[in-house]
Amino acid sequence: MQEFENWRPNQPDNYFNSWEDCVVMIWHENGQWNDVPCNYHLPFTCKSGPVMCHSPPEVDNARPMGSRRDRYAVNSIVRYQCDAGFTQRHPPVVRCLPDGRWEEPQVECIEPGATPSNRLHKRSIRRRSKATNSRSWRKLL
Ligand SMILES: [Ca+2]
Repeated sequence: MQEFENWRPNQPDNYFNSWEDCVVMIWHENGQWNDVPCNYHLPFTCKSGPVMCHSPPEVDNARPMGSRRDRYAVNSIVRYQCDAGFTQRHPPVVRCLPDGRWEEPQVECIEPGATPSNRLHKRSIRRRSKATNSRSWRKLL
């Protein structure tokens, strides 16, 4: 994760009744930051919403329980339910991480009659390569 801070000394201080949720750059002080209330009218404002997760990852033969949402707050938990007839293995929950990604789902929904060892082996290989892909994309971005 990217980490950069340029706060002015003793900032952020949440001075105005704890509602300083916006940031200004103080140009004549080398662009150092101060947290200020969000009702200031200043030019060149950038806005960013809080970090959120999008739709939870797809899991074969399972679906997330509850109503689907576009955005999930950090630390939200989504529980998967295996499709009818499939057997659940491993914990069925994923958590929205602070960087807006979901935990890699551990849950597996085993087909009725499938040989578990064989299938698990195949699945774990595929999952690893997927994870590698998404990591390298993050580097490019
Ligand atoms: Ca302040």
